[in-house]
Amino acid sequence: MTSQSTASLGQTEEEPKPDIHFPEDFVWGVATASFQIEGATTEDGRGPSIWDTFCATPGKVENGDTGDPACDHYHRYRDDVALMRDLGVGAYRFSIAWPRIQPEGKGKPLEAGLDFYDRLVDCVLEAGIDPWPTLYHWDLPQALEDEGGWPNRDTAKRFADYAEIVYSRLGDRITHWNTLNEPWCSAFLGYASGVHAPGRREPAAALAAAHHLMLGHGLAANAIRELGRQAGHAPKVGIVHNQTTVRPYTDSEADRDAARRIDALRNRIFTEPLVKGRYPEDLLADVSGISDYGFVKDGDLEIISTPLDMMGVNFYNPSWVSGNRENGGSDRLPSEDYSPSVGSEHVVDVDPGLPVTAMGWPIDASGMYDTLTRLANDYPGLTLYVTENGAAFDDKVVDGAVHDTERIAYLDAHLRAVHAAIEAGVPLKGYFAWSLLDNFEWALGYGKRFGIVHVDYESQVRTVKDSGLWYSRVVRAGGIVG
Ligand code: LGS
Repeated sequence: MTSQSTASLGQTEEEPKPDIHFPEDFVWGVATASFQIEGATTEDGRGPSIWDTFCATPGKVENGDTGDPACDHYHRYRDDVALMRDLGVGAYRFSIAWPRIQPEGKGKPLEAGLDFYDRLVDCVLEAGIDPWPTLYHWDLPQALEDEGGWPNRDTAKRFADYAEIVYSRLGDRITHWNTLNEPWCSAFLGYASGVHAPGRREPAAALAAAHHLMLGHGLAANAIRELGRQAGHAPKVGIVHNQTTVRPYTDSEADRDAARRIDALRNRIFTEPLVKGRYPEDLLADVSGISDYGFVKDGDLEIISTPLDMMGVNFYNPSWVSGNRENGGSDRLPSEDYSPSVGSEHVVDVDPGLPVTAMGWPIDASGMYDTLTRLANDYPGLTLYVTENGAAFDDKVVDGAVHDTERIAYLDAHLRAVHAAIEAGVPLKGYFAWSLLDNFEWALGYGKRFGIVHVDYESQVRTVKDSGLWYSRVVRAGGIVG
C-alpha cells in the first residue's frame, strides 16, 4: 500500500555515476525493530514484553501511545518488503520479537511466531534482499522481568536458549546475525534512569544488567556458531552498539575527566570486555561506590570476548560533556535521564549550540568519522557496519510528497563522513539507514518520525519521502551523486 509507484523511485535506464563512490561490495540497507513497527501485540499467542507493560503504565510514554498499531507490519510485511525492493536496498536489518517465540521467555517455542519470521525471511529473500536479524531489540518477555530481568544472571542463559531456537529455524537462510541492539540503552535507560522499560531506577542493577546482556551475547554467539558448524553453515555473528564520540566541552581538566568517564560508561564498558576480555580499570574505579562487580564470575569474560565477525555501530550524534554542572541545563537538550551518568553525577551534557534535529540532538557528522576511526584504531581488524543512522524531523505530507530536505542533508553529510572513514582505512562494510518507516519511537511515542518513508498511522498509507527517493538513488548508484 504505497502511494508511489516504482517508476517514481528514481530508477533510470542508466545510473548516474556517483561523485562519492563506495566499494562495490558495500552493503546498503535499511533498519527497523519489531516492537517499533509490528503492532499485533496480542496476536497469535505473543506474550507481553516489558514495553507493553511500560506503555500501559500511565505517564511513561508520550501521549499514552502503545505498540499498537505501530506500522501494522505484522500484517503488511509483504507491502513493506516490496517497498524496500522498489527502493533498491540490498539488506534489511529487522529484529525478532522474543515474546512471539517464547511468550514466557523460556520453554517450548510458539510455532506461529517462528512461522511469521519464516515467512518474512522468505519474502525478503525473494525480493533479492539480504535479511539481517537482530535477536534482541529491547522487547524482553515480561515474565523474565518478573524474575528480575537483565540484572538477573539467568536471563543471559534464557537469551542463549532463545537464540538457539531462532537459529535452528532460520539459520539455513541467513548469514548475518546480530545478538543485541544497544545494550547501553537496555541497561542504563531501562534500569538506571528508567526512561525506558522496565523503568527501574537502580544504578547498581544497571551495571549488572550491562554485564548479563554481554554474557547473553557471548553465550548466544557461541550457540549460533556451534549450531552453524554442525549444520555446515557459516554464520557471521555480531552485536550492535550505540558508540559515540564524547567531547570535553572545554580543555579544562574537569571537562576532560568528564569525557573520559562518560566514554568509559557509554563506550568502553562494552567494547573492552567484548574485544579484549576485560573491563576498563578507570570504569571500575569510577563506579566503585556503586558496585564491586561481584556479578562477574569466572569464565564470563572469556565468553563475552568470543571472536566477533562484525560489530554494528549506531551513530546519531556526538556528545559534549562538562565536569562543571553550571555548563549544563540547556532547554534544547533531552532530559538528563537520557544520559544517566552512574557514578559520575557531577558530569553534565552540554549544548554545543549547533543545529539540532526534532529530538534536540546536535547535528555534527564529524562525530561519525571520529567514532569510526577511533574504533578502528582501538580494535584493529574488527569489521564494522553502521547499523543505524538517521534523524527525526517534523515531516508533513503535502500533495502526496514529503519534502524532508533537512533529513537529506543529514544523511548526505553522514554518508560522506562514512566514506571518509573508509578512505582513512576503517574496515567499514555497510550502512543501514534508520529507519525504513516512521515508527514507535519508544518513550516519545509516534510523534517523532525517523522514516525515509512516511506512515499515516490511521490509514496505514506509506509515502516515500524525498529522503527515501534520494537514498534510493544513492543505493542504485553505489554512492552520492552531486
Ligand atoms: O528508534 C531508535 C533510534 C532513534 O534514535 C532505535 O530503536 C534505537 O536502536 C536507537 O537508539 N535510536 C536512536 N538513538 C539515538 C540516541 C541518541 C541519544 C542522544 C542524547 C543527546 C545528548
